[in-house]
Amino acid sequence: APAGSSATGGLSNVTDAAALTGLKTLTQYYVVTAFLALFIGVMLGPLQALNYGGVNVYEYPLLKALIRSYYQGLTLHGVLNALVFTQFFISGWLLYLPLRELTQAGGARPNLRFAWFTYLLMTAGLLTAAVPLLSNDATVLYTFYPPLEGSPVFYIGAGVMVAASLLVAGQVVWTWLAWKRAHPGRVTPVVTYMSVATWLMWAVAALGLVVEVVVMLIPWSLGLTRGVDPLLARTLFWWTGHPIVYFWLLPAYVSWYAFLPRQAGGRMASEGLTRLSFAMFLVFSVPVGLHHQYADPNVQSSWKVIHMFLTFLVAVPSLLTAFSVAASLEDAARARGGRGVVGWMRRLPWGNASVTAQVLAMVSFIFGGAGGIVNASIAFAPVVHNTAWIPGHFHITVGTATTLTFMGVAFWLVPHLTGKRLFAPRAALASAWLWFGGMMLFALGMHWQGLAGVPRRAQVSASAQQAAYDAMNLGVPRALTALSGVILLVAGLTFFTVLFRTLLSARRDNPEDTAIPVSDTISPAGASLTAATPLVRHTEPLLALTLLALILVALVYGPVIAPMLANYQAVPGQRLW
Ligand code: HAS
Ligand code: HEM
Ligand code: CU
Repeated sequence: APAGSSATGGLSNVTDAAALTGLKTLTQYYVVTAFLALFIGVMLGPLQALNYGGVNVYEYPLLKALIRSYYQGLTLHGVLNALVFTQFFISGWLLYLPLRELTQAGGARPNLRFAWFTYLLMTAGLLTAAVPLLSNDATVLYTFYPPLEGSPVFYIGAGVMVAASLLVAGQVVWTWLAWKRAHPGRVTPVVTYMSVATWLMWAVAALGLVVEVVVMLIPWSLGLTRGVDPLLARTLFWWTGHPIVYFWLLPAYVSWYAFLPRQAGGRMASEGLTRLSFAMFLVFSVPVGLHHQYADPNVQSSWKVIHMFLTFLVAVPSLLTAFSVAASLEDAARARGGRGVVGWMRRLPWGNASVTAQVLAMVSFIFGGAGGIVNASIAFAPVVHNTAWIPGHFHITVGTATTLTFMGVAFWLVPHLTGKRLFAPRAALASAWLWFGGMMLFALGMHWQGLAGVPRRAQVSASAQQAAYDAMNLGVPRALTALSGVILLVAGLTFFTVLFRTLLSARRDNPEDTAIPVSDTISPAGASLTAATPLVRHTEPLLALTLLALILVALVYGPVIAPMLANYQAVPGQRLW
């Protein structure tokens, strides 16, 4: 039976049950904060899509009263969607799941005070950073590359947010280690395994950004140093900036591996393979950042090529995932009477909004992933770098694979956390299709414009640019992009109506509406390490794998960063807005 389906989550121990109820409330705070950020972020997106359709709405007085410029809007859009929404959702999701699983397995209990402290710290960081963002004092885009110089308040707020996420990581790892001590020789339960691996990866990944913000950007924006070295700052940024995309992706994979199969009526394919894929992400996610810097001068080409090959390597666990989750969906569809080589797909529960959203998110990721391989190829990169192709790529990765999965998860998670029933399931289903359709059109329009040479981060619809943009004769992709913005606006409004009406409805506490869909496994790992397969045994020591990741990062970043330190260029800041 799915654990967690009764009020006590199947626990006999009253204290544990109370701790889990408290944890549910906290998780609700994380999730709701996340979606509030996404709501504002998503409302700005269609304006940008109109820009890439040649329609300039930024001169309308009403809009001018709210945002000062295209770039202030774009900064808010990138920060709220890609940084705030993701981080809050993931901190709730990957805190709740492992702590719940470990508490139910016995021998570990969440420290709720610490967990609340972390949430409040993260929210304080967010509110701090929001002040300069809203007052147009930090219009530096979500990558905040120097020498663009924002208010120090922005860097401090962002730094506090990241620090808070590391505390979540610490709490999960700590609780896992306590559980390990209480159960020597036991295999870590699989959802906890995936969560701990993700958090440890994030801890290694975050080092670059922490150093950039604490050592370089904060002192500089406070006027304590003369300038900063843009190349070194970018290198530290992408140390974190590439793996952050796996910090956004892996929580979606947790759902695809562990919950979606049961929701669809099937089973996880192989626990060993699931672990292997997460172990590979832990080791190979970070040492690849130079694939964002192929165009940067003063970095040796040989290191760029090494990072390229490592990028291809880190695509392997995603390919493993593609086959695993396809197998579990096929298992589900055949159990429901599906037949044929591809005909089985029709038997997936397409009437279920949560399943449909996630399967569509996966489909978008086939294209998003393929585009990523193109970006990473040093021979193709100059064609697509800094063009509209790139936003095309990442709206079907973070904007759909991640976001649509989290939306689909919210369709069962919010009822699970609140005891409320999903409002208007058919509208929820419609929002998933609209989001998917809108984003696929958006991606088509933007990839196409990018290949034609339209730059990203450009107000191409502004009067000064308009003539050159018109002369490119891109009527079709421009129309597709503008149309996609309208579809996405409808998708977003539908989704948020469902979400907010669900949250505002009365509690029903019907356990059948609110169970966690934990999947069975076709080939499980078993409980005992000594009886487990070599694959399970070798992927279990996550701390040793983290050490391996650190060594690899030192090897491929040391020789890149050392010359930058030796030849530090202090460049003064600029405000271009
Ligand atoms: Fe990327 C730029 C390369 C994955 C996000 N990426 C970005 C930026 C973002 C982003 C936000 O090498 C812009 C940064 C900026 O502002 O400058 N990316 C890759 C590669 C991968 C990749 C090689 N990206 C992601 C993910 C993201 C993300 C994931 C967010 C969540 N990306 C790049 C590069 C750049 C870049 C360059 C810099 C470009 C430039 O020039 O500036 C790989 O990890 C992708 C591997 C994925 C696959 C796909 C596996 C498919 C699966 C689905 C299976 C579906 C099924 C459905 C089974 C190989 C798992 C079955 C369906 C039924 C109906 C049954
Ligand atoms: C940038 C549209 C949702 C993350 C952009 C751009 C457009 C756009 C046109 C490119 C702007 C430029 O390069 O000048 C939309 C629309 C959305 C949407 C229509 C849906 C309503 C999302 C979501 C996410 C996201 C859900 C992430 C969770 C980003 C990021 C940027 C961006 C990180 C880059 C900002 C930068 O270059 O600094 N969006 N977006 N967007 N979007 Fe979206
Ligand atoms: Cu990357």
